[in-house]
Amino acid sequence: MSDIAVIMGSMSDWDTMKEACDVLDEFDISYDKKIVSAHRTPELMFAFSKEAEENGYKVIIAGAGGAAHLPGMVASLTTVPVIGVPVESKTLKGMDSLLSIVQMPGGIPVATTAIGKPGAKNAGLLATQIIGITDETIRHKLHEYRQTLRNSVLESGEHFE
Ligand code: RP5
Repeated sequence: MSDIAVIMGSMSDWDTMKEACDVLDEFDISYDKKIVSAHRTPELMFAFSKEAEENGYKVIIAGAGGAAHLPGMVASLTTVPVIGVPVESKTLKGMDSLLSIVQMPGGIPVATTAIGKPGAKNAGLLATQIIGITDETIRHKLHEYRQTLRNSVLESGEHFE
């Protein structure tokens, strides 16, 4: 049983969504990754979402681009928390994806990240933080991660003046 599901609407989203998986690998968090399209495989999306809780997922990371209804539709079918990643689209640079995901009407939340790779990375980190609520080892690693970030800024500033 994996803690997290990372789903995306198309194989073309993988280049972006890999960033989330890289974070989960770094923190040794188990995950499953799947292509689930809201409009091309709606039955699969329905089955995946309805089974998410009994499959033991604690968080679902869902990436999609364009008319990106996948995260919201999945969130409507489960109470497992959903983090939506707006994948950058070619025509509208991901603004379409962002607005499709972020503007959920009150009642069905989707935690929406930034567009593209930074958003996918942060989705991985946010999911890690959620898992860390009940996992001291993960929390410890998160503190170390933040310290590394602090150090990199301080070290880059050392030779600046
Ligand atoms: C969405 O349509 C996917 O999430 C993807 O971002 C976008 C384009 O899909 P492809 O045409 O590349 O399969 O469903």
